[in-house]
Amino acid sequence: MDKLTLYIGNKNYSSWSFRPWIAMTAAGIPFEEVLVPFDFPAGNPRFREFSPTGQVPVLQHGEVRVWQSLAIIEYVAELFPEAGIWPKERAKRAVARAVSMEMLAGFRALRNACPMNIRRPKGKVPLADGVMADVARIETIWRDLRAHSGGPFLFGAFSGADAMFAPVVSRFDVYDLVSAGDTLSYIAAVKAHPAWKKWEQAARSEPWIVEEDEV
Ligand SMILES: N[C@@H](CCC(=O)N[C@@H](CS)C(=O)NCC(=O)O)C(=O)O
Repeated sequence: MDKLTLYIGNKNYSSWSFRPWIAMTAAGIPFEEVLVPFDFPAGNPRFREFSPTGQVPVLQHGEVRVWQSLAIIEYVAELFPEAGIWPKERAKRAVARAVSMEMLAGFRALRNACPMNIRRPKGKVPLADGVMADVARIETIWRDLRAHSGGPFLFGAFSGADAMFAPVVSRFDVYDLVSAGDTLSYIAAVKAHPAWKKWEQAARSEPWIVEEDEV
């Protein structure tokens, strides 16, 4: 099989890069990582060399190029069906995709107010309208799924849906947005995952500062 190359941005800030990276790493899928930092205010012109949208993440697999975080997760889930990226049961897979799509398409108030910034010291910020409604909807998703699966992750074992929400786990934690015990227990479970720890450690040692993401 051709090797898989995942192009990503800064680990401290690039929430969309984090999603396929943690899905693939948690599933034990071998890939080469190419990190191209956004050390320019508006992305990085070099992204155009490998990305049709000028954005990261992008997965290159031989002649096949896949962009969009969720499309990358879907592609590797098809390439490695035994890796268990999605739940085995069709009904659960459908729900996992539905909540992943909610993440991909929504929660803009939260994303705008609280950019992912893994190494940020924990502390609250003034919140725009809509942020707590996003937080409440995400907590409901997590609560319902974990009540059904028994946890520790959304569908029991770590899945593509947990990967799609991984940057939100960081935001809830870093911006001190939640206090419910079950939410905190999900955050603790995700943060204890070896793939999370690997990304976090690398994020903390990066030199780049993106001022607009320092809230
Ligand atoms: N919907 C896309 C979003 C990709 C995205 O916004 N990537 C950001 C980094 S997290 C980026 O490349 N920003 C640079 C730019 O827009 O110039 C996905 O899911 O992959």
